Amino acid sequence: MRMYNNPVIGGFHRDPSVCRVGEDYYLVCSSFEYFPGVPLFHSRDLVHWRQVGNVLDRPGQLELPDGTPASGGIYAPTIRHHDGRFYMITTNVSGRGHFLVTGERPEGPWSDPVWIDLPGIDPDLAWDEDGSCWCAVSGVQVARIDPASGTVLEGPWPVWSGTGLQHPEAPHLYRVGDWWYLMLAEGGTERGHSVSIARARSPRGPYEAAPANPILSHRSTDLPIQSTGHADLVSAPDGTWWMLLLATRPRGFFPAYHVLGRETFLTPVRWVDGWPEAGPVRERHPAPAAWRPLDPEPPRDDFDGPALAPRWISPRGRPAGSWSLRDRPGWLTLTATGATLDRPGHTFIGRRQQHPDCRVTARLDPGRARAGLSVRLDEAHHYDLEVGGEEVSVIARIGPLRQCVARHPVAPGPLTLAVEVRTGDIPAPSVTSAGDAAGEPLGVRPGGPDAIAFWLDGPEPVRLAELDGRYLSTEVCGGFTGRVIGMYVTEDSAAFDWFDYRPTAADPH
Ligand code: 6LW
Repeated sequence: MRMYNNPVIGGFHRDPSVCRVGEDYYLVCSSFEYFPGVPLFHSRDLVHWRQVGNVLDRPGQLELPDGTPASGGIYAPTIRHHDGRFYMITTNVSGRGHFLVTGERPEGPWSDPVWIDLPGIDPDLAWDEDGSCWCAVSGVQVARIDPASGTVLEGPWPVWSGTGLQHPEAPHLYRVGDWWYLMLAEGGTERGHSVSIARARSPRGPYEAAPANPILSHRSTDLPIQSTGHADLVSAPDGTWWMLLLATRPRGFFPAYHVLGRETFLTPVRWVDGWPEAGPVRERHPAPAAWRPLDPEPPRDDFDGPALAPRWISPRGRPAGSWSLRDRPGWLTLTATGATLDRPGHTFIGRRQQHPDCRVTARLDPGRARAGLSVRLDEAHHYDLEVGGEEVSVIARIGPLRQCVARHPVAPGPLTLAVEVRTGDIPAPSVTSAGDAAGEPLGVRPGGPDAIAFWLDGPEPVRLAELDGRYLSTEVCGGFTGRVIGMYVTEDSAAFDWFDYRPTAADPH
């Protein structure tokens, strides 16, 4: 029996929403303060996904001023297809609230925003047989809207608030047979996260709750996958039903830490007496009938194309003049827009860390700049491998603390930097250990999720430092994103010849 591995989209791809058009599936996720926003994926089997673009790829669609807080910006999206058009609705919580954009092709172009004056977050769209368009938002409240103008025609009304757990959110309406099903997340996005469902004869209600709610939860379990929730349902061409949802893969001991953010998982759905049920979500499941693997993406980006690949993201924007693929063909030239990674407004282009064990190498010509690689969660939590002033250094920023933990002289000219994240051989904390006082001030302590090592690569690699990954975890940093590893410059201009990201352990997905 063919099996698939979870997550189906690793790294911080939170709040997944999916729709199917014929045999093609399209999926979007939250993107918060990162630009471009709302990554869009395509699959033909729900297991193998390829990012084909970003729905919000121009400032007119996505205003993220420097004041946008980490994990602000774009919260949960919903993608739907109706009458030959794609619709994506979401919320800019640091801007004007709910808006939708439409497009004939998922790859774009997508329209300018149509703003919708409704409360809450996590907007959803569904259409009735008579063409009425319904919008559900957290709470859950439902309204009838005109999607062309954004006008609220009826409502909003509160229709169902789940089974009484906190934070009823992530609503999705589905027309199945004679019923309208309303599925939501409740319990909060941490370990209590749950999926519940109710149904009614009309989107307006009244809704009756499923007898088996929550239909999915990992709360109070020691399953390796946790925080399961914020789900969307989709039917396959063969009539089977599937659920895409967010979850985490915590590692370490007391507490466990998750560093990749909320990732996208897939789990089968079974209908029991007219109600969908799902879970528990496993690391491996029997696969859907369709099996359409994709060619693996090349691990190395040589920056020799006409545009940046859609995986590359930047906090709050990517001002013209801060980057170029033309100044030095075959190189990505970055120009400083801010003098520090510790405040918004700096030049950074990175990609999500998608695997627990991975290695990044990048070829940098620093010139007279101050530039390098950074593993970041936000401006207050990042580890940097920085070249400047004929030396390479490793800098740790953890909350209010900033420390240079290693320095090494380098000759002028291009060099290769390396960052390696490993989860292996990090011992569990022992109550009798003398702690790690004997270790380096920021050395790897027992019980963490992983270790992040920094190298000057080359014929004789120089290992500069290895830092504890727990301080770049959501448990320490808070927020809704996950690690992003990327290139930056904080003085002058520097050029990157290539950037190589590859998993280094059997994290088979
Ligand atoms: C999302 C909401 C949530 O809109 O977090 O914890 C928000 N729950 O469903 C950002 O992911």
